[in-house]
Amino acid sequence: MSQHRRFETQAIHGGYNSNEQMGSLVPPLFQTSTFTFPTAEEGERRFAGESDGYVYTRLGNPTVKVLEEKIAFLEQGEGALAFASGMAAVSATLFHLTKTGDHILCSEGVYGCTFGLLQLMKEKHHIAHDLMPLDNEDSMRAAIQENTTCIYIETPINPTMKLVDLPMIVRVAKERNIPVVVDNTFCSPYLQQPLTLGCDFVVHSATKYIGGHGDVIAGLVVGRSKEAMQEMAMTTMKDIGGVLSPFDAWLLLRGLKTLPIRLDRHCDNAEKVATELKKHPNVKRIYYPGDPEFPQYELAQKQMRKPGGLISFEIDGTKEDAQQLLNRLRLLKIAVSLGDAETLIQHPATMTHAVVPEKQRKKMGISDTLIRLSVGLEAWEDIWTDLEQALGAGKLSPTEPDRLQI
Ligand code: LCS
Repeated sequence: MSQHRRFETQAIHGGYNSNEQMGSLVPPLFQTSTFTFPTAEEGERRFAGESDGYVYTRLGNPTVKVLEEKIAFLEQGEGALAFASGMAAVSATLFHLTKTGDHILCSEGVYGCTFGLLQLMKEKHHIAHDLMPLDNEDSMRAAIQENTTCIYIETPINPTMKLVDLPMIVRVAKERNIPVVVDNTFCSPYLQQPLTLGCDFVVHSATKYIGGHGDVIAGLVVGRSKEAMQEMAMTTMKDIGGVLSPFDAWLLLRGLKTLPIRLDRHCDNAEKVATELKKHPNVKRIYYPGDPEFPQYELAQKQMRKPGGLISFEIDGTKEDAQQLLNRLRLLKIAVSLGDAETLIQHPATMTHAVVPEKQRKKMGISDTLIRLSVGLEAWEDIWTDLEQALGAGKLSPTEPDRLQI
C-alpha cells in the first residue's frame, strides 16, 4: 500500500493484501509450529535460504509476518521483528548491538525491567552502561566513550514523562556512527516516529497501546535497515528465541486497526483529567507533556503528534497517603501496564520501578509520592469523579479501603 496514505488508513490496510489470502478480509491465523516440505530437496533449499517458503514458526510464520510488515510500514522502517514480550524485544536489540567490553549510553530513566536487564548485562556479560539526562549536546559528547556501541532512549520516560530531544541525539550519535534505539512504547507510531527523525531502531512493548485491550504480552523491533533486521532475525531472534505466538500476532493485528482512534480518545481524556488534577489542592505537581507549564512542552509539540495518554502526579503527603489514595478508588484499577481501555493507576516506587535501588530511583525523579495514571477510554467525567473522591477534599488521610465496584 502507498506510503502516501494517512496513518489511520495505513493502520487498517498497510502490510496486508487480502487477494493473496483467498480474499480473507482479516489476516488468517496460521496456528502451526512447523511447515511441511513437499520434498527433501525443497527442505534443503529452505534451510539454505534459497527458497522463500516457511520452515518453523520460531524462524517465521505468515501471521506474524503480516504484523511485522504492518509495523514496519507504520514506523516507516525497512524491517521488523515480533517478540513474545517488550523485554524480549529490548533484550534482543541490546544483545544484537553489543558484545562484552562495550558500553551503552542510556536516558536517565528507563522502565524498571530494562534497568534490570542493563544490570544483568553489566554483571554477567561485562557490557557497561551509563544513565544520563542526555539534555544537551556537550554533556552527551562527553559521555560517549570509545566503546559506546548503542544509545538507548525512552521518550517520554516511564514514569516521569521527561522527554529526550531525538533530533539532537541523532546529530551527536551520527558524528560517531553510533546506532540510536528508541523505546516508543508510550507513544506508538501514531504519536511519534523516531525512524523518520534519524534514529536506527524502535522497540515497543506492544502489550500497551498497540494491543490496546490488556490481553497480550508482546514486543516489536523496527529497523531503518533491512540488513540489520535480517541479521537480528538469524541471531538474537532465532537463537535466543523469544518469538511471538501466531495467535498473539493476530490479536495485535486486530488492535492496530483501531490504534489511532483509541489514542485520540486516550489523549483527549488525558488532557481533561490533567487539567482537573492540576487544580486539585492535594496534587503538588503533574507531569504531563500537554501541560503548557511542563518544562519540555515545546519539545513535545515538535516531536509528538499529541501528548499521549499518561499522566504522572505527585501528591502532597506520604507514601502511605499515595497507597491510601489508590485504595479509595472504586472505578479505576490498581494495576501496572498501560494503554488499555481501562484506566490503570500504579505506584512506581513500589511497583514498576521497585527493582531500581532507592538512590537511583530518586535520581530518576521517582519519589514515594509519585503516582502514574494510564488514562483509559471511559467517559473522562467518570474517571475524574473517581479520582476526585479518592483525592478527597481536605488533607489526604488514610481511610478504610473501599474496593466495591461501581
Ligand atoms: N518498555 C517500556 C517503556 C515499558 O513500559 C515496558 C513495560 C516494557 C518496555 C516491557 O514490556 P513487556 O515485556 O512488559 O511487554 N512496562 C510496564 C509498565 O509500565 N507497567 O507494567 C509493565
